Amino acid sequence: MKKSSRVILALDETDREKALSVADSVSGTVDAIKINWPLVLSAGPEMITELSERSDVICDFKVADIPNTVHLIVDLALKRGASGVIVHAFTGSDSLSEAVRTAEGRGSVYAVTEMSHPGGKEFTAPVAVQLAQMGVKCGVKGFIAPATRPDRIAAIRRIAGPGMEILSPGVGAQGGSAAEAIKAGADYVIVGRAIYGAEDPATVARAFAADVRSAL
Ligand code: NUP
Repeated sequence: MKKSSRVILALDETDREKALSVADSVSGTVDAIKINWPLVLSAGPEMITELSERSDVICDFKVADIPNTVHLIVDLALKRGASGVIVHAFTGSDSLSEAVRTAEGRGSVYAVTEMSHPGGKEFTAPVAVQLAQMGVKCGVKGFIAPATRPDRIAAIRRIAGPGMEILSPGVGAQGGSAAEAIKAGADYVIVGRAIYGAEDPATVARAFAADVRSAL
């Protein structure tokens, strides 16, 4: 994945044509497009392949399963054209290691540590540092850490060191700031509704890119 604007579009638009139109209008600005269940369930897994012709695609499937099922999901997502897959870390080191093994030489695995919504503080926050420590051992490419709580990005960065990537959702609609997330140690910010729900997604995407630049 390139590291230019450091903005990743979370394309949770469920109308296929609108999703493709947003992807076309922002693909020159964003570094990757993150696709999640809403678009896959409405428009089909072919969307992974279609979007991969425009941009790097990260499948945010938050895979949380036994190693064999993790292997099957990660393998199929990569075969469809994804260059990264997001998995949950809480399932344990065998599942996480299986994701990494499956993606080796083919794509990147990002592990969720602490989730960005308020409920993320209830169960994920207390174990986020341990999850990140396990992720380092398992060889994941990076972590998903919340822009809504920049101090928690900093906590994960201390575990990840300078070599791993931190992707940070929660910017825009959930109240987080792109500049603050970058200052706290995120490599990329993930922005969904604030971009794809805007009247002019390209202009808004460029504004987030400018906000990121202001923090570098
Ligand atoms: O902790 C997380 N928070 C989060 O919002 C982990 C995620 N993967 N996400 C995803 O990022 C969420 O599912 C959605 O696809 C995107 C944020 O979208 P928005 O709040 O910017 O619209």
